[in-house]
Amino acid sequence: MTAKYQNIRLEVAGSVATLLLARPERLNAINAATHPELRDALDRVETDKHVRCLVLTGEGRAFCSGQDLSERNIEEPSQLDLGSSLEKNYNPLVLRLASFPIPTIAAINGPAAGAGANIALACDIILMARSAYIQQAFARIGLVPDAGGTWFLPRLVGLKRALAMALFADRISAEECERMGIAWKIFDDDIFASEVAKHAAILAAGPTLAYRLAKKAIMDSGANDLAAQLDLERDSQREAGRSRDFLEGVTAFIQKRLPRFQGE
Ligand code: LHQ
Repeated sequence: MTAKYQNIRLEVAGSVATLLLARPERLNAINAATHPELRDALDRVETDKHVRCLVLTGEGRAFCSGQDLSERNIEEPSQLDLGSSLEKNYNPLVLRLASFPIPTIAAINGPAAGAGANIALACDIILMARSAYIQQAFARIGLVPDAGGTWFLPRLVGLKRALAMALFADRISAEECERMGIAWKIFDDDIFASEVAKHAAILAAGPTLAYRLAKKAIMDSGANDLAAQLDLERDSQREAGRSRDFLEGVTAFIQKRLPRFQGE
């Protein structure tokens, strides 16, 4: 299934959905028209019960250059309300990605700047092409990291590195991202697409329900003390233990074969 949009592309092949930001001449900058398309595409993915992994990536040489800077009239800054764009579009997108019910992979194929970098941080797994980089580009244009950057980065890399990334706004190479734990793995450019496909296939064949519970528990951990987190794990395991996939997993283990998870 391939859905038609102006600024993105959605391709569903088997149980993997690939959502591409598709304005390559602007390095996939996100304009106002992109947001409703993203919402629609995520709705489609979420309601298609056959889809068990979402890959977010970019068309052409970039992942995403963030907000489309050519779209705003900044002649009269006092009239500008960038906060409303965040409230209406970016913040719901980040929250939705961070709690998406199936595993998400940000496949960073090239530059990921500004909000483009931080949308990737909201995905579960980050894979990067060796030539790719992320950049908290905001300070270069007199802005503050947004789209979750000030929440994800200190948790991922520590306060001081997050501050340096925000203040210097340098490009951070894929190698650095892997070293700091932002990227799970990096791959040479020529094998990047096939490695992304392999990783997506693994997740799409996994225990989707258990994945969803694990994601929620890990995301919730920041606000919980140990006792509350242990309670959450108890409740999550109770639910996972009643799933068909647990039965299949244990049966496969005993029969010394690979499990065939159905995602429920
Ligand atoms: C672009 C863009 C772009 C338009 C490249 N817009 N055209 C802000 C406000 C409101 C609310 C929500 O939140 C935000 C958050 C943000 O995301 S603010 C941060 C926005 N992003 C940036 O500041 C990054 C801007 N882009 C760049 O710094 C560079 O393009 C990077 C470092 C990404 C890539 O550099 P190069 O590889 O040298 O490519 P380039 O600069 O030559 O770009 C290629 C074309 O894409 C070029 O157009 P042209 O017509 O000259 O070929 C750029 O103007 C265009 N482009 N980013 N965000």
